[in-house]
Amino acid sequence: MNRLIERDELIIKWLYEAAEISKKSFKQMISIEEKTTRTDLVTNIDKKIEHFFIEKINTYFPGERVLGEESSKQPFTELKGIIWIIDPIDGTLNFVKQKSDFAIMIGVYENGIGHLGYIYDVMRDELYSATKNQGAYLNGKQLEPVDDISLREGLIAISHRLMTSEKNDNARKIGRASSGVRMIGSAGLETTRVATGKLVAYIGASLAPWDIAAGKVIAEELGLNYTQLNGEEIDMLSHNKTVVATPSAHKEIIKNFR
Ligand code: 2AM
Ligand code: CA
Repeated sequence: MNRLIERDELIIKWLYEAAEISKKSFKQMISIEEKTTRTDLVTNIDKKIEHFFIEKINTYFPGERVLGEESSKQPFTELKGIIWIIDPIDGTLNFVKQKSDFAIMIGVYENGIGHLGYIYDVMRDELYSATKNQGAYLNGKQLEPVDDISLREGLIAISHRLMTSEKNDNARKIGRASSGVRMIGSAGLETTRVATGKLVAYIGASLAPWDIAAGKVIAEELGLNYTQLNGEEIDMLSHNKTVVATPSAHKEIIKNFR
């Protein structure tokens, strides 16, 4: 990918600016709308942050495509060239109800391959970043590859939607096989917990490309596996049931969902 260092520096600067927009909003009236369901929300702040990034990208990298949660009305049908994949607020329900445990996420992909990934945990001021083949970082300090801990020995995060599903006991079965289930409600932040070895896996119910893009680059730099729940590669053009995990926990989890 061209202009890699420049991209990295600009993205980090923009993320800190976007975080200020999100924090300032706590002192204002936020307008909240339901998208598909009463728990699938969007606020004017999601839209404002996404718009902020799109303006920056159009100015500094004209002609490059942006896939954003709040502005991309048509799904992409192919992944040619450079695509910026943006989730302005991951964990909007947390943002609204808790004012914490949300993240701002950016992935930059070229021909379907992730080159840059960023997850900014705004309220903890923790910026996770990765560049393909150059490692993953937390606030600029390189992260160690994750130990290959088994499902039995580790804690796991599982999506609320899977855990509360009445139809399917698979997710709860995985939970029982682990040392314990923890839930945050932000796919990005759950992925950072796996990236730092606090969790051995995170299972997502139906994640969109913008929920996955940044975390996948970061996770893969640390020796983690990030795939669909049936073990197939992530499809960056649609929604996916996902698992990001240590290699041994990953193997055990996909065995149960094949
Ligand atoms: P979001 O806040 O950016 O939508 C837990 O809900 C995780 O799943 C969050 O990371 C959330 O991201 C994501 N998610 C994706 N689609 C969702 C939906 N339809 N309803 C709730 N959460 C969704
Ligand atoms: Ca979002």
